[in-house]
Amino acid sequence: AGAPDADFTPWPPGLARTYRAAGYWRGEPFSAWLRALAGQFGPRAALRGHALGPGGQPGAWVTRTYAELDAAASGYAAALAARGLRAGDRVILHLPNSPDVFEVLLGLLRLGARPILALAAHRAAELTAFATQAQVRALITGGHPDAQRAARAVQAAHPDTLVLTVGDPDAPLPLLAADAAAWTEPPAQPGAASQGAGGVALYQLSGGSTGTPKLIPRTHDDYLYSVRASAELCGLTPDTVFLAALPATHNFTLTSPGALGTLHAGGTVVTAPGPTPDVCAALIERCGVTHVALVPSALLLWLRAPQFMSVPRPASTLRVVQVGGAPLAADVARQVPERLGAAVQQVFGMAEGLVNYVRPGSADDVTYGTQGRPISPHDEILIVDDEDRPVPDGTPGHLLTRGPYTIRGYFRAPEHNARAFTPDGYYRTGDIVTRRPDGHLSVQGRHKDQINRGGEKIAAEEIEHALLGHPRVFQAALIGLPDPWLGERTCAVVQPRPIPGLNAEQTPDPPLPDARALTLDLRRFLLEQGFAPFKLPDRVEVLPTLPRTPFGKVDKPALRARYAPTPPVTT
Ligand code: J2J
Repeated sequence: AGAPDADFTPWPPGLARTYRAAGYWRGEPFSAWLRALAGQFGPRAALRGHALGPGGQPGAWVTRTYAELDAAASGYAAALAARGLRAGDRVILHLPNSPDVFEVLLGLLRLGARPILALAAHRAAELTAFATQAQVRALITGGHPDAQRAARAVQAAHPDTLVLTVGDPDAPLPLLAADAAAWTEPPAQPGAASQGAGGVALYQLSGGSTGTPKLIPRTHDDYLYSVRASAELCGLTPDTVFLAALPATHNFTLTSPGALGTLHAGGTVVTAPGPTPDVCAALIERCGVTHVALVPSALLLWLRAPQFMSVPRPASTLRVVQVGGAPLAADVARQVPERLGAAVQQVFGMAEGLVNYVRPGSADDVTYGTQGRPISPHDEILIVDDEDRPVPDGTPGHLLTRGPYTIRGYFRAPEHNARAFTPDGYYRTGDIVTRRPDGHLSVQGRHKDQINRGGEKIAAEEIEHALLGHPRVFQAALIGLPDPWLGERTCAVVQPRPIPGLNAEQTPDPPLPDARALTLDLRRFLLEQGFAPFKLPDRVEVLPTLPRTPFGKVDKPALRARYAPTPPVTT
């Protein structure tokens, strides 16, 4: 049976048995998985990239073999244990892309500590919210001044939090891998290995639609299943060289099949600081990159970058460009083979679990026109109307899902869980999709109060709530507006507070604040609150009152219609 763990909602025992019998859940924790990889691929290159250096700047270029990665994981486990961390402790992992991220992550997993996979873009507001929800023991971060400032804010709110800095020997508490020999595996207990694998390995982050970010508990069994199955169906081999260009700990970059899938196949993970075309083109050439995962907004930059446009195109090693995280227009997808000399593979996934892939070699209408089908024959898909009644194939409906690697509940969020899951355990994805008779899904839209800004998810409520703290804001609504590059950008529509001292009867129409000035003001305000920069509104509009639906909710469709650019009239 799975480990009893009050902080995670288990699958029903019958289904858990089915998943084990099918060989999906193998009772193998990440630590043993890594040890086996080191045995199989020892001297091969596992990781390449610039190690994290002082000040959070890129340091020396390094190549780590599988044997070295395994040793580094032990060394970090030992170093963390020496700092007093224990199995089961929750730890925020907040590092920029680098080989170090994977070494520290696997070190935490070897120790049995449970990392919360923050994005490097997160700042004090997000990190403090994670620390508060999960009562973390430690925060592991880099030496970049922004990261250090955020860490100090976390410590101010939670003085017991240990802040450990990677890549910076002069930091107050540097985290350096100890000698691997300093790590001793805790004594094995009968049945403990499989129990351990049934328990929580790490916490992914929800894109969210509510005021507080939700933590997603993923077990060793379920997460490793999604990694293995993804690597297999994408055909990864020891010759795969995967470029981790999007944030390394995001579920897509990490597991679909991503960095962990590449390691599972014995391939090489190359880290890039970000998806900028010039840096990535150089890494592709230097390391012989074969696979990369991109969001559509990054792909658009690649398609227009001079580095990829030289004619004749230099023979490139790049074979597959995976695109996911946000809607990809079919005509953009079609440009990939000619412009980048690689196949395009659409991926529609979510940190809560379900991942859909277009299988390699699929017909053109599937490759360009759908977002694939689920990994597992045991992924259950329901597409329903507003009353949870199934709709016929081809009719758009709400996507509900459950299966061997989709969570049954968020971490300590009973009220939210009651809304986000059906009574029989289906996760309400918030996505509107259609299904073809052959099972392929196409994303049609969204039914969640979230903005997808170039693949980065913003929960409207989180920012609206923060804006209410500003002295000029009485009501606020955050909406997404179409944007040719990002897919969507954000617009905060603000109903201002009456100006103090102005008598509403004498001046029935007090002057509205200037939207342009307010934009700067609100962006600065949110930055000071410590929000990740991608959450700052791109635009601010001011209205004397926000439009309401008959139920009294802010009428966001009306706001979107009001501020969206009018399409040009075509005749
Ligand atoms: C349209 N919308 C998409 C797609 C995700 C692989 C790939 C992506 C994610 C991810 C992931 C989309 N077309 N191809 O975790 O393992 C939107 C949907 C979805 C939400 C999930 C993975 N691919 N989306 O993006 O947790 O709205 O995961 O519900 O960040 O992104 O966001 P996230």
